[in-house]
Amino acid sequence: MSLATENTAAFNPAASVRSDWTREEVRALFALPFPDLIFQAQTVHRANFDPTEVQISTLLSIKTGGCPEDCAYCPQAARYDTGVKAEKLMSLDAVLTEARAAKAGGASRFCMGAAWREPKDRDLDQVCKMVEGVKALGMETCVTLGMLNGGQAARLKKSGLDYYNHNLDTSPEYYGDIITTRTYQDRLDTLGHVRDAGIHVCCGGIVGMGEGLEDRVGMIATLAGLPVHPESVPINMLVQVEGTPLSDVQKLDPLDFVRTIAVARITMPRSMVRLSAGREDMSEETQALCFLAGANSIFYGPKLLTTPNPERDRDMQLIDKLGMTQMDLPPRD
Ligand code: SAM
Ligand code: DTB
Ligand code: SF4
Repeated sequence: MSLATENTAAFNPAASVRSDWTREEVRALFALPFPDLIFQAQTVHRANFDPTEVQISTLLSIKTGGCPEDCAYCPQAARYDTGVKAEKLMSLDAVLTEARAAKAGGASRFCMGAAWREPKDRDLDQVCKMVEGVKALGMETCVTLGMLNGGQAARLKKSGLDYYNHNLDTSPEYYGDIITTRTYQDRLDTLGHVRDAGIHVCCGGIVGMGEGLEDRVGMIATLAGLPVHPESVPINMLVQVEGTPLSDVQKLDPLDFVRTIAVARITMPRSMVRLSAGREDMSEETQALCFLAGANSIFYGPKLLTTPNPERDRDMQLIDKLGMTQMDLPPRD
């Protein structure tokens, strides 16, 4: 019997959502021959989603730079000389102007990011007003503001927030090589507060940070081991920014990025898997493979937070060329 037959015989795409994935199982998925991995990912994707649909969100950095944390990948950390200027929190009006433009551009969700370790209460009041304003435009809302306590998560929920983005970034083992100013457990605690407040969780990580295969296994196993899977799982390819400690790290083979997407899709079958940062330097072919591997959302618009993303026209042409269409709203809502 060929390997392919063995692998597919044991595989049940209709299996229920599981939070008991072992590292061995996740490792075995990464080790599958590429055609078998993509076949499984496609099958799971088609059992849960329309594979021709892609959800699009637009990002805005509402508070840029000057961050006290030491995340080795991040152009916004004050301690690295990256040329990103520290700015104050944007005004409500300016944010709503950007949100209107994002809506006119076709985005269904507006994601606001702040370069904070955690929000101060005064700043959170302001962000809650932004969430209310963006919701009133008829868009879904997402914010990423750093660590939260339970009270802060409850306040955001009250303002109507739909999603909170907080990434695990990598495996528990590699984490200490990337960030020392907060722990993995701090991140899990924040995710717990967001979940308890009834806000949808957006949580994923970054690959191409010099991690090993076992770290990609550990990251996906941790995400898929959460008691409730994140509704949205962003998989970022590191954007290498001059001045950060990771600016010269060895680039990851794009096929290993595709594999990470596929394993996320298989282990978290009902989650939206987002092909996130790194598309600016990705070929159309790699992006197409990511969609085949089960990615069904992207960030849309010429800027991520501080770094470039493909121009809108280019993305629309690609979506069109692939015969795909934009998902109006994610199916769970
Ligand atoms: N300060 C908040 C925090 O860290 O939670 C929110 C903003 S932070 C920029 C959001 C996420 O962006 C990070 O967790 C990281 O996963 C991602 N990110 C930052 N810089 C990146 C880079 N150069 N390449 C890829 N992803 C990056
Ligand atoms: C996520 O996982 N990726 C986005 C969003 N969540 C906030 C951010 C990517 C940032 C890339 C580097 C930059 O533009 O500063
Ligand atoms: Fe600060 Fe967030 Fe960047 Fe880390 S990822 S340095 S917390 S802005």
